[in-house]
Amino acid sequence: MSLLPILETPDPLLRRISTPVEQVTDELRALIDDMFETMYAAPGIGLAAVQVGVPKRILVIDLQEPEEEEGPPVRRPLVFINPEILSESEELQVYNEGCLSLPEMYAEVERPAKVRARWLDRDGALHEEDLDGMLAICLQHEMDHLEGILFIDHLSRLKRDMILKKLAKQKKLAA
Ligand code: GNR
Ligand code: NI
Repeated sequence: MSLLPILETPDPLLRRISTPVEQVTDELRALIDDMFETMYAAPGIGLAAVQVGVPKRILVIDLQEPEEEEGPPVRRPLVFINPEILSESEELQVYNEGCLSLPEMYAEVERPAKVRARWLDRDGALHEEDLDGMLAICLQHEMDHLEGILFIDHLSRLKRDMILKKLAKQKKLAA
């Protein structure tokens, strides 16, 4: 297993459209393991393969929500290969989103509250389920990455430019 570097805006690879996975191989499963390791270390609740420089339609998600008030979060690793949204609710939900490719930037994004999705898991088995809550938010955020879309693209130009300016300033300070 290895930690992979996470690409950050304005890396042009983040704007690439990811290509479908033709066959779920051991090589892909090794990439998926590295994606989980990278996501947990970040820490984050989701990661698209393109964020680690591999423009294939692969996502990993683990909401890491605590089961009870006490104790460590229970790990529920989910793998989505070639995910598709079959339908979405008219009802929307707003969440203050962040992204590992735009570190420390947050903004409220409105998305369908519920989606019906279809995907392959790490064994190549087909799933079709209705998803809501944080899982629906995270899946839609990750699926945007597959199209080269970032959460800031859902904002007004003013808000997007404010975030990009802040990021550039942050990078300059770090350099
Ligand atoms: O870790 C993450 N948190 C998050 C919070 C709200 C909405 C979406 C996300 S996904 C993000 C990790 C990431 O950038 N995935 O692409
Ligand atoms: Ni993201």
